[in-house]
Amino acid sequence: MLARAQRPVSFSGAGLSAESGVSTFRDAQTGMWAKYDPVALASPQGFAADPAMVLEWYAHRRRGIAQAEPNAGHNALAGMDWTHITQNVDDLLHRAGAKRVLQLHGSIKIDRCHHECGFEQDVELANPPPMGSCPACSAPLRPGVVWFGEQLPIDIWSEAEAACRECDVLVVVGTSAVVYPAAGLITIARESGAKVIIINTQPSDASALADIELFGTSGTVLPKLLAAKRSD
Ligand code: BJW
Repeated sequence: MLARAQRPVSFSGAGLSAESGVSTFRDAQTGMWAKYDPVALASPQGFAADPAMVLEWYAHRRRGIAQAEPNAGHNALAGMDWTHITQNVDDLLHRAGAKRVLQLHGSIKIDRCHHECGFEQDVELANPPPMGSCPACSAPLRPGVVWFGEQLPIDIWSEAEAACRECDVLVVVGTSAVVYPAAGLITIARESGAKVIIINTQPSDASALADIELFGTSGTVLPKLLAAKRSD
């Protein structure tokens, strides 16, 4: 199926970066939400209530991502000249060499103005900045990620939606597929005629949409699966 595909696209979630040591969100025991309250840390309400705590959590994650390396799954995907849609805010697909990466939930590598005046700046992941304010409008600066209740970046969303309407195979990797509107891309691709291949260590909310579901880690399954594509 993949060898015949003309316009394959990937759609990934936290499971893709798990083997690099970056925690997922919802895995029992190891997922971040097993230890932390998602609404307290990843919502505008949580940021308003305790900005220092939220920024400390992001500083901790930023330092972890700085130390992480792309794994075999990132490398296998990056070797494909596809559009790679990801919910991940880390930069591991970029560091693996992927050219077209659409980050639906933003990037942890930037800070931006919380009042959306348009100001944003790169941050050094290994040395995260302390709490700061926007030099343009004095509003608080915050990580350039999408929190619960916030809209996804409209241009990235439009590109991702178009890619899913036009693809003939969607390779879905390491996502629980519970967060919307991102998870809805799988339905969009399927309803537009694409075949759906899912790679996950366990069933997910997207299982019912799969034409093929491969159980295993992305770091082991992707290199084998995509070797077939590379040699076609
Ligand atoms: C492996 C593996 C290995 C492990 N190999 N696999 C419709 C229905 C219901 C609710 C909603 C809806 N529409 C909107 C909502 C509300 C909400 C939502 O979806 N809530 C649900 C949780 C119920 N959505 C929103 O709020 C979104 N905004 C929005 O809709 O705005 C509307 C609006 C309209 C008009 C005006 C204003 C607003 C925004 C969602 C933002 C999500 N943000 C987060 C945090 C990002 C920042 C940060 O990182 O700090 O994004 S939450 C978190 O979940 C993160 C992820 O990108 C996202 C998805 O998680 P993911 O990647 O799937 O990870 P996990 O942990 O869930 O799953 C990992 C998977 O990997 C598992 O399946 C494992 O088995 C697997 N795995 N190791 C392969 N080695």
